[in-house]
Amino acid sequence: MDDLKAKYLGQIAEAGDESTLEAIRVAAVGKKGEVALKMRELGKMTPEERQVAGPALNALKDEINSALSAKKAALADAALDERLRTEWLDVTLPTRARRQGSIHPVSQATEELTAIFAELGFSVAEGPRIETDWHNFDALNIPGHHPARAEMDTFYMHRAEGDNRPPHVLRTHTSPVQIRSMELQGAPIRVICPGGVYRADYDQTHTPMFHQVEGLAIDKDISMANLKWVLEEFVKAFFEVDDVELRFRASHFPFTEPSAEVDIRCSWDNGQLKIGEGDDWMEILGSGMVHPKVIAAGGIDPEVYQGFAFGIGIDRLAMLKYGIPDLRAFFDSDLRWLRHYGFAALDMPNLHGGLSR
Ligand code: 2NM
Repeated sequence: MDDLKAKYLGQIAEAGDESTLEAIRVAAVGKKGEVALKMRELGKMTPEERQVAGPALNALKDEINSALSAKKAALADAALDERLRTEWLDVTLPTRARRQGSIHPVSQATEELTAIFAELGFSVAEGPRIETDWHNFDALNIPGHHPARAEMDTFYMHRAEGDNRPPHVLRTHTSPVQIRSMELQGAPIRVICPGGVYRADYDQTHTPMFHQVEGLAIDKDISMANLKWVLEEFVKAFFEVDDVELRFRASHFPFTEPSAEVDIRCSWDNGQLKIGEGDDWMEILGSGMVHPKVIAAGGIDPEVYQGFAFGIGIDRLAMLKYGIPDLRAFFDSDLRWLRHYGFAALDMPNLHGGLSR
C-alpha cells in the first residue's frame, strides 16, 4: 500500500495538465483502478486482516482523491495566472475613432430646403404614404377616367374579397398632404410637404420610391408674381448663388391653371454644372395657380381665395447640388457610398451657418 501511495502521489505531483490528472484518477481510484482491485482482495482475507486492510485502503483512496483535487485547483490557479499575465489591456491607449453614421443626401437636401422655406414663411406638413384614391386623385381634379391616372403608374393596395370600394394607393405625389392641410387648417395657408412618393417605374433616372417637396400658398391676393419670387429665392438659397434666372414655360397639370414648368439658367462645362450662368436651361420643377376645383376640394371657397403650388423632386435636387451621378445608388444602402456622399450628423443646416458647410 505504501508503494501504491508513493507511486500515485508522485504522479499527481508531476502532472502538468488536467487530462493527465484525469488519467491518473481513473488508473488509481476509478471503478477498475488499482485501489478498487485491492478492495476486491479484501474478500479473500481473514476477518482480522480485513479489519486492518479495509480502513487503510479507504484512507489511501481518500488521500489520493484529496491530492487530485488539490492539484486540480493548483493547475486552475496557474492557468488563470497565465491568462492574467498574457491577456491584458492598456487602458491608457487612445480610443479608436468611432464609426459614426452619416446623414443621407436626401435627408440633407430635405433639411436644407425646409430651412429655406421656413424662412419664407412656410410650415411643414406630413401625411400618410398609403392614401385614399380620393385624396391622391379626385381632390386634385384627376377623376377616374383621367389619363393622368394611367400615366402615374400607381401602386394599388390589395382589397379584401368582395370589397368594391376604390382601393387605397401608395401616394404618387405629396399633393394629397396639401389637400389634408387645407381641410385641417383652412385659408390662409403656406405649407410645404416633403416626403417619399411611389410610382411603378424603374430605369436609369426613375426609382419606384423617390422624394418630392410640394409647396402651397393660398390667400386672398396671391399671384404668379409671388410664385416667381418664392421660387427665385428658393433656388438662390438652395444652390448658394447670388443670382438665378428662371424661365417659365406654359405646361399642363390637372391641379393647376395656368400651369408652368420652370427651367433654370445654367452651364455644363466638361461635366461641371454651374447654376445661374451660361446658355443652357435645365428643368427643375412644375408649378401653377391652384385649380379652383382643388381649392374647393380642400374645403376653401375658391371665390374668395386663390394661390400657387409647385412640385420639386428632392432626389434630383440633391444629385445636382452634391454632384451625385447615379440616382439608383441613393437606395442601395451601400455604406461606402454613404460615407462618401453622406453629411456629418448633428450639423443642422440653417441659413446663417451656411446651408451645407
Ligand atoms: C406640381 C406641379 C404643379 C401641386 C398642386 C398642389 C395642390 F395640392 F395644392 F393642388 N400641390 N402641388 C403641384 C402643382 C405640383 O408638381 C410637379
